[in-house]
Amino acid sequence: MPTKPSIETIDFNGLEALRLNGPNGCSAVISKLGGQVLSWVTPDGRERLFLSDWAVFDGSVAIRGGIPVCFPQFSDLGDLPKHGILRTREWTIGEQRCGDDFALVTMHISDDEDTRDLWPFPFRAEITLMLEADRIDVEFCVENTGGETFAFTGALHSYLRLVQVEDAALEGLYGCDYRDAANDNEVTRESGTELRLEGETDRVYRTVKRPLSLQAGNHSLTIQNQGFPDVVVWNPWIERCAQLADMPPDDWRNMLCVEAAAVEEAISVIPGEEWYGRQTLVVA
Ligand code: TA6
Repeated sequence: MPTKPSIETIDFNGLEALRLNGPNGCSAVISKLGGQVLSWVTPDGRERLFLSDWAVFDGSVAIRGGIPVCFPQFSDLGDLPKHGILRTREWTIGEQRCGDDFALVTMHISDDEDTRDLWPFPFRAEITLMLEADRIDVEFCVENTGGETFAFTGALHSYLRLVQVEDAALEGLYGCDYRDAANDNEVTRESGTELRLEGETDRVYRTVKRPLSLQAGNHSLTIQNQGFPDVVVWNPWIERCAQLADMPPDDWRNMLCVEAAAVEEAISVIPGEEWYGRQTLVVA
């Protein structure tokens, strides 16, 4: 008898989190800290998201791994803390719903005095995580609850788990221009049908319209982004990984960030309006 999808509250390394148990033994975990997805296990028992063994879970820094939510600033492209203000804040649990073949939760967060000290705009942000047998769907919604238009950059900064990044090939970026943050921000047009990593990689691919396909060893993943115009591909490789206090020196090999992002042009949201963006990861 297949078990029915369910949702339970769990302690995850000292964090309050929800575990979604989906059809055919798949599962996912999302923590209140950061509204961050931290685990996704597919029916074959494989963990699909990278989470550093040295990740810090006390909120003093962002959790290294899973799917951090970057908002309202991507990276250090402005005066705010790197990747914005939501990664180290506590989110609130919203809806929890299960059907025969899915489990879904939402978490939300709004501005408060602390966020307005850093970024003056009233907002409400929501993450929806939906788990099905072969996929997760992560939707980010931001509502302008104030009286002035604001503009933001951001990302769903997904850390995908790999056995060996050198074996990975990412398809779907051919013909897109990218800004290479690991190479003086030079802008280049992608000329390869598949991207294979051979060193530190930190690229913002602009206006990517096609779904991406990641082939890695004997497994493959389709990555579909909606709403977010750009795709960021990041791997710190050996030297930069060694500089990261919350990542074991060899772990660069076991991860690749393929992010749904809005970086090159800020997105404006007028008062009372909402903006949605989504990343869907599907196992093939
Ligand atoms: O998305 C790529 C990036 O902006 C890289 O430049 C790299 O620094 C990474 O994010 C991780 O940032 P973090 O603040 O989590 O160390």
